[in-house]
Amino acid sequence: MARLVIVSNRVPDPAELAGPRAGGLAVGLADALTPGTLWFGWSGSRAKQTTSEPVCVESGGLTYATIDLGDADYRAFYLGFSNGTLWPLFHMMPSFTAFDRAEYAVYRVVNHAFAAALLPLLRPDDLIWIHDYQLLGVAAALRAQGVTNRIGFFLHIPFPAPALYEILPPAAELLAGMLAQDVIGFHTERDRAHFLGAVNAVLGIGATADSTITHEGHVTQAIVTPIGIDADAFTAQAIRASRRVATKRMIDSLAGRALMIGVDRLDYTKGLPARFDAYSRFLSNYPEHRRHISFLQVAAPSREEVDRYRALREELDHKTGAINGAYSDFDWVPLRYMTRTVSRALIAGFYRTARIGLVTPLRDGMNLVAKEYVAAQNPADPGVLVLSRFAGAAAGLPEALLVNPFDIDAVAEAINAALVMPLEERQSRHVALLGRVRAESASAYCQAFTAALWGEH
Ligand code: ADQ
Repeated sequence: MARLVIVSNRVPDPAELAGPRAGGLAVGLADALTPGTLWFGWSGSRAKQTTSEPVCVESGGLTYATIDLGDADYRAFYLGFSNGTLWPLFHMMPSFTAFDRAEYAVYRVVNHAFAAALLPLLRPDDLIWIHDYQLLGVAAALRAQGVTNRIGFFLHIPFPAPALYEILPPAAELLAGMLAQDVIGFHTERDRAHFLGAVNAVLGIGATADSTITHEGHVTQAIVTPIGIDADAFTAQAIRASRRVATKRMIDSLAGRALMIGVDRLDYTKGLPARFDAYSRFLSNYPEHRRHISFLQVAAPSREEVDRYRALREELDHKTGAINGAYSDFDWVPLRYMTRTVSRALIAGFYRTARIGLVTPLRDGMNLVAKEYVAAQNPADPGVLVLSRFAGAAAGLPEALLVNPFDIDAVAEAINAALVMPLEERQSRHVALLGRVRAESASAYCQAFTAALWGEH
């Protein structure tokens, strides 16, 4: 069988993969990480210059091959064009989007450096699977070096509406580069439609009824393969976690109050300021629930070198103070806000305890927290998922309470609806949601994508 080569911006440390903090891409790709697989990308370390010779480590039958990023490349490629331009624009937040021609030039150079470092490791029948917005140009760079292998690409973040995508000065070049791939995968139909619309608007190429595009004689297929989790493993983790001393301490501290939980990276796309405003509106509009609810927001710091992220942190500190100042009592604090990473193993127990999972990103590729919350529930007494319509997860979870996160009053109403929802309705929604989370799983994602990469779609 052909070898699978995974290419992603960050390659996880093999030691972390076995530990309780394992999350992100490694969880979604678990089924694809079979012995023999090669995983290539950035080590997460920085050097004076971007290194060209990958360091290879064997672990658990896999080979991890990594390069280090030079300091200047880290700033221009990673913080700059990837996270200052593509990230906000693809999340359809144009006013947060900056463009700097010099940073884009470095993005191109680093994408070529990834391709050049990977090239000597490739075998003729390898299947290459590239991940995410930092690496839009790697396939074209590999093709320029004569690579004819099947290459697939998966976009973990949304693809913006064509009218927004066109804002990007190198819109045409990036799309043409993406079309060097044989398969391009998205989480939702909406993302695929946006992509096909952009190809049409920017390059003037129409797609066939089965979403294939022919560009300079090369055929690319656009597919929809939503990422998921291993629901049964997560349920088991939640049950184990609920017996831990830390979870018991948390339950004791609630003193019988309902827990509402939010778990996110501290990122402006996750809609935390609006979420805090909605909670404040809820406390104001539904005084009967005051003292009977406790909202725990866990927010893992992220990209702290970027000004906008620092500003977000300050804004949330301020809002937390305002909410707790206005509503706290000497024996009740309405909002518990933690800015640190908590292990998935512990969070699973918190999800299981929580009567409401509040997942309200302004825009999100998928959002795995929504799926984890569903999998963690006790079917006999399940909590309610309040979910943003603009998370990719909403397309596959229609039995959640779907909200527009920009509508503060609507989110406040949904919190109230979740709190007063009768047990039978919670159970029937949960049965349906769990069925969907189990079906749209991590392994279904890997199988569907690799089948398409094999040419079996
Ligand atoms: P992310 O934006 O990182 O990923 P998400 O899918 O919500 O977002 O979370 C990934 C993992 O991180 C989950 O397993 C979650 O439990 C964990 N996590 C998040 N916040 C945490 C915290 N504060 N403490 C501990 N763990 C935390 C990108 C896209 C998403 C897409 C994924 C996968 O932005 O839309 O779902 O890739 O494709």
